[in-house]
Amino acid sequence: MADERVSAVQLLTPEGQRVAHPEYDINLTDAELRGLYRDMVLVRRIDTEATALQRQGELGLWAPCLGQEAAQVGSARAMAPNDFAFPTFREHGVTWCRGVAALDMLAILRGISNGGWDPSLHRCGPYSIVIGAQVLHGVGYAMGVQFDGAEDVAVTYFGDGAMAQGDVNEAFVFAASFSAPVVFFCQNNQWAISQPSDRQGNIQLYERANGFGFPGVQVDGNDVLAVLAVTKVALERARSGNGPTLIEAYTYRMGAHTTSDDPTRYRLAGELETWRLRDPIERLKAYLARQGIADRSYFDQIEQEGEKLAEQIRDGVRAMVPPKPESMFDDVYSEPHARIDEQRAEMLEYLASFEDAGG
Ligand SMILES: Cc1ncc(C[n+]2csc(CCOP(=O)(O)OP(=O)(O)O)c2C)c(N)n1
Ligand SMILES: [Mg+2]
Repeated sequence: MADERVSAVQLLTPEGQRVAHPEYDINLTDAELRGLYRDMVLVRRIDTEATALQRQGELGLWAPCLGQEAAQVGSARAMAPNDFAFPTFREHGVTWCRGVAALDMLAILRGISNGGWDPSLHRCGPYSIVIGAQVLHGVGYAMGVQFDGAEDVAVTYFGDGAMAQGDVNEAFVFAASFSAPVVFFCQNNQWAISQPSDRQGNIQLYERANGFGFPGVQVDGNDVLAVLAVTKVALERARSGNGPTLIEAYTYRMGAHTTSDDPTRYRLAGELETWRLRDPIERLKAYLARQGIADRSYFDQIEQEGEKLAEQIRDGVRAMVPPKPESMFDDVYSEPHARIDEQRAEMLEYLASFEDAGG
């Protein structure tokens, strides 16, 4: 890669050439390779559609994963069905791979659902907006797995900015102390809103794992094959009782931080152009085409599937029925609670005052 600070594991060059690595390899069937391509294209289509819907006023906010599809799909496809993912608000590729419906991802950002999906059904936690909180949840879950004597692994997702958060570092200490079956998956997308990741000090993020006493590895986060290979090794390590691994997926946030952000205020256009040449989807497409694993008609077919999915998302979002405002009080406590009852009644009275004014 162009940045000399980087020593990332790579199995596919930006031009789509397959390269060997002394420690990591992956052997996939043609159908599996096509599947990774399909995942990434559909995730990007969901992401661009959701971004457009926010612009049309249909969503309150959206955090695009544009450019991070390989990091998310590669790591999530490495997981076993019973493993458990703990995502941030940007992990639409992870939730997609865990079988979450696109509309459930959008429902949260339309403000009509508190969580979006059933975490135990999908083995995937809700989107965490509190930076780093889900990393503690993941380690706690992994310690629970250990107590149960099960073989599942927790994969916690977080960003380069979150690496500086207390919660994340505390989670590292607990995971190391208990040799918890967890994979720490850090997407270094170069930015924490407007703060560049190189402001974080003089060593690369994956090297911090040494200080906690577990291995750290840096992978080309725009190379879906390398991400899959590296995550599989980390999962196996955790599953066989050897504790956590920190994976730093070196990638790039090609879009804005969220739809509320304007990145042209703090970064140069040339940077985006450089990363466009490392696009995760284009490099796999080039490899599939060169190897004769997929052809034009396959790529067209996936594009059409994406258009159909986008149409379903548009129609589905507009048809969503908002819940009754008072339902926000329903799950605060598992049992009736006098203070909550009081607040519910107060809000209903307030809402009713508008009806009177209108009538
Ligand atoms: C505890 C906490 N502090 C601050 C914020 C505000 N905030 C939202 S996203 C973000 C930056 C996150 O950067 P990074 O971890 O690199 O993830 P990325 O957004 O790049 O995916 C911050 C500071 C928050 N949501 N939670
Ligand atoms: Mg970041």
